[in-house]
Amino acid sequence: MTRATHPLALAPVTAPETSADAFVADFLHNLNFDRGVALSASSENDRYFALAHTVRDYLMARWLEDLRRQKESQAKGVCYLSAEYLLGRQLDNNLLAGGLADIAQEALASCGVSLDDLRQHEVEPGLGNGGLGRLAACFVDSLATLGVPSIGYGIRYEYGIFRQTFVDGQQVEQPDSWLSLGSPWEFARPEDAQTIAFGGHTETYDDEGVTRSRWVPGWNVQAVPYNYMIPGFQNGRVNTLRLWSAVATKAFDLRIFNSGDYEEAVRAQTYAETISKVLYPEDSTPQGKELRLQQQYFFVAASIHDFLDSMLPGDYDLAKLPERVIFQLNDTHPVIAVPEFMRVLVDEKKMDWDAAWAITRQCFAYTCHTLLPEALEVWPVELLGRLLPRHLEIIYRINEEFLDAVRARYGDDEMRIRNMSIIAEHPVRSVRMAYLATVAGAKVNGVAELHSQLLRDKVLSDFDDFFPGKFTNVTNGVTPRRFLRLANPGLSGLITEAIGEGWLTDLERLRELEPFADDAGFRASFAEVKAANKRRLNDVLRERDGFEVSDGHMLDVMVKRLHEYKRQLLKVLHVVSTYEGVVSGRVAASDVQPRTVIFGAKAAPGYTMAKRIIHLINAVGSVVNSDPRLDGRLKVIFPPNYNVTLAERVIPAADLSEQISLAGKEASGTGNMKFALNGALTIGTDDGANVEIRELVGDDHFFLFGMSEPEVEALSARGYRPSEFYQADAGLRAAIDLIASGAFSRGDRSVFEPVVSNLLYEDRFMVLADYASYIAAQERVDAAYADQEAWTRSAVLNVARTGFFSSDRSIRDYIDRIWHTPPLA
Ligand code: B1H
Repeated sequence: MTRATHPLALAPVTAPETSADAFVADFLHNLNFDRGVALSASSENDRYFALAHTVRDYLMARWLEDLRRQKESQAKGVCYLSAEYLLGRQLDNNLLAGGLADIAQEALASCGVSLDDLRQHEVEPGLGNGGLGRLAACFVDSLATLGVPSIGYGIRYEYGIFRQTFVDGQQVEQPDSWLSLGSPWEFARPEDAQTIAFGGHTETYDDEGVTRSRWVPGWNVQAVPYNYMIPGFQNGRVNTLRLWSAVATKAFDLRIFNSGDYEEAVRAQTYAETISKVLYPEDSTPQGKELRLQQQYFFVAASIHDFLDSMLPGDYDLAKLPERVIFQLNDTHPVIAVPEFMRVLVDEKKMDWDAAWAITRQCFAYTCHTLLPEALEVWPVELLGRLLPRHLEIIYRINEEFLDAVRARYGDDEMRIRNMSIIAEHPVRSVRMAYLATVAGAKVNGVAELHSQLLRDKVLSDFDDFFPGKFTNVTNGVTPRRFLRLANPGLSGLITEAIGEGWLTDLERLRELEPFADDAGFRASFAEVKAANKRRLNDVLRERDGFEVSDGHMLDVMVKRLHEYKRQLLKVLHVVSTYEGVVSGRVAASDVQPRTVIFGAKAAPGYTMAKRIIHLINAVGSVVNSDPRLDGRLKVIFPPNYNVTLAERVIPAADLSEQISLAGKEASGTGNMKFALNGALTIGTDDGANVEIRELVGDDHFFLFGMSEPEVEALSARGYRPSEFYQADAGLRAAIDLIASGAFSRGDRSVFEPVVSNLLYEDRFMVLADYASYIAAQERVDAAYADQEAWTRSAVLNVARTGFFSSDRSIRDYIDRIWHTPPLA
């Protein structure tokens, strides 16, 4: 192959000149030459694409430079492996990071184009379910901002998280065809495709006197990468997010030719493409579906090979890999990377097993995101062996050697061996992916202090004993660029005016705001920003769904996935009990603190109870909102399709943040951090990162309620009977009876009967046990809100004291505790 070259190509790629005129020229060029339209004939989509391409052009020089630098320096870097990246819209983030926002605004205005209209045009890539996927998106932002050599790997789902609609108050899912008009942010790289094999069998063979194993696969697909720019915040860095898309291989095409069976061949094509077709919409409860395992292996195998092929020099000494790379496993979804890596080293690179294992154990680290037993992923041996026969052999060998070491340490303690085995025997023989990750990982971390402690003490305690020092904590964080600067320009302006700009990359500096909490002028401005954010939300909701948030209402917000452990039902019971108090005449409407309760939540399509709860929230809302006896003082609104874009409008407007999971169930939460940073006060249990939020903001500025985790355990051990709580509390009884009576289902008692009887006779997440404490805490909220000066003071202190929750800090913790990548450039 001749090497393409030209003197001009030796000069670095340069960005267009940074001025509004240059921006206009580039924008028009892209419109004309890329979209093939004149400005006067262009559609909004054309203009949006041309704008996005212009922003890309400004970032391109830095990107190419970073790609070159990361390859040439050979410094240790991070490969973040995640099945989900919940990115949200890209345009504003990239304008901000590139320092282009003002120029773009001015340039477009001079063309008679509104930046605001174009920004609304972007369809957000919803390639994640909830917190776990959004965390990955915050992390790639922080990695770029800190200048850490890194690449994010994942899946380019053709359909992201479903679009939620309500029909008669019930969730109906619509496909999210986010790519139907194309995405201007991606760069397809079919030249860098990898072939990913599946199925077949294994065999042994003689390799110059050594007996080796090899995999003879049955079929394969192509993994085509799409690159996305991840610009650091105004630091000249641009990292890469590489998402894989599945297409049929040439072998498939050849079959078309040879077999003459055209239809069958096309079916095969479709089959291959199914792999990256759709994101599984389960949050927390993975289903053991074959296609899901295909997705997981597909993207991690492609990523590992991509890294080895493209980032290492040809003669690389693989023993040095731990000095070059760490693969961070975002939950168990990418854990099949471990046996794949072993297979590459042992079968393909012909390394001896022990040497390969020594390398592997240093090249992976595992982040666990859950404590719920049903969320710990397991794969039936039958399925794994059919799809990845060689990987199953490798897993067996890893397990055998691990259990030998356990025996050597503890003797033949069969109970312990069974409990620690990577292979579970019941109910069907399966591979426990969290155990595999724990055995292979150099480090294992939880995502908040309490969660990490419970992992060590409960879920993985035998492993903590066996591997001292392996377990650590990295408390989650969120990017202040998206969730403060972009989502809340009013508050950002106020902060910058008070303490300067440094907080954007050093969020602990928000501490400098503390004295302003006692400054009446500052509080007045702060309250005005909150009021303006509510008006802005009102505009969005009116336009989007026809909802109105009433003036002067406290905005009480619960937005997160619908899951029983998160206890949206507890919030519903609070609403119903307030309503019941007024309609029964026990409470005067005029004594009700005016509130608008906003819910946002998607339920996994197969999670029946979660869907019933959504139905109940909508039903309660429609009755409460239209009952004149409440005098408009209580409203419940539930905009459908809560997503990153809506979060960016809702969170800055909120007064009260609902973080009410049963203690010990929410690993961390990250919404809780976003609310506090935007000046909402939290009503919450001692769970996940709430614990750390409360420690930082102080008990006087946080509404704590409910049992602690040890109290939950104790109640469980005594035997929890929810009906006892129902019998003992007249207010609770009245609220539940009202739901049971059919008051929210036009008199039909059967509609919510399953919800009611589940609460009364099972209530796995102890809603009834925490009810009284929750209601009491809500009364404290009402009293506190009545003193607006004091409330605003608390809100300012929440902002000032939660700088710890920047994802920049999380990434620094990963570097210090896990990755040990060299000092930041
Ligand atoms: C979290 C998940 C999750 N934990 C399985 N686990 C999934 C599990 O597709 N699946 O099968 C998808 C997601 N997500 C969340 O992670 C925790 O519940 C939150 O508490 C935490 O804040 C977040 C980020 O660490």
